[in-house]
Amino acid sequence: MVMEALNGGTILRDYERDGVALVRGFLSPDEVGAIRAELDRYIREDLPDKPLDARTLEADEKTVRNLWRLEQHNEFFRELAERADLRVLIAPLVKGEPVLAGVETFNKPALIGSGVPPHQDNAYFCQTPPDMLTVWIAIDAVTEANGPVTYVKGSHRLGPLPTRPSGVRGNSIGLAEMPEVGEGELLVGLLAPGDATIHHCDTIHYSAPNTTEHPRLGFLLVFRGSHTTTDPELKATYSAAATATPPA
Ligand SMILES: O=C(O)CCC(=O)C(=O)O
Repeated sequence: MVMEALNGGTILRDYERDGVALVRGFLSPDEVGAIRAELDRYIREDLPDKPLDARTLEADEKTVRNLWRLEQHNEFFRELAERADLRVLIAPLVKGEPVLAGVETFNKPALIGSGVPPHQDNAYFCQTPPDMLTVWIAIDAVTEANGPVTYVKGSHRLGPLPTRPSGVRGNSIGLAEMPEVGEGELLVGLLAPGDATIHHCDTIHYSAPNTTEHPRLGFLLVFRGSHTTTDPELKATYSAAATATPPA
């Protein structure tokens, strides 16, 4: 990781102000290559023997939409997520000692990659206080055309908004209503491989389907502060939605 070269002060400022920070060159080309190779190997060799909640498939019932719980299923990814330099960067953002909560992918494969409805992650994570975030790392180039993640800047300050089950496999709970937002309030995550965004768990975000011939693989690391706990009310709402469209 080239994280020593990153400006932690700028990242913290952008994250606190906008609920999302854009970080160019978060990983080196070699690191991106190693992650891609291990994901390919894992899908080919290990995934068939993992429980069903280790992945969500696209509508063709065979192409991977998401990998879940990689920190439980794969040592390479667990060790990567637990690196000391990463924890130093994350600690001020989660306002405490970082705890790894998940390692995941959003593969958005070429031509059939499905969309992600507008949502706040804390509708899934259910943590209080909401000191939880996601590092979204581009493994493929993310362009306007292949379904970039779009974030509503400042929406982390709105707190938890009303939700409804979305019926989308892999993203079972969405916003009941998308608030009116101007284009200037959006950050579109157009990324080169190795670039990343870091978003707060109350920041509204979404992505369109991928109808291009270019896959858009995102590799995600999720952290919370060790002081957060599960909010029973948020959890009950989430469980009802996840039961309708398992596994998430
Ligand atoms: O990768 C995507 O399209 C959506 C990602 C997402 O929902 C997230 O990072 O929480």
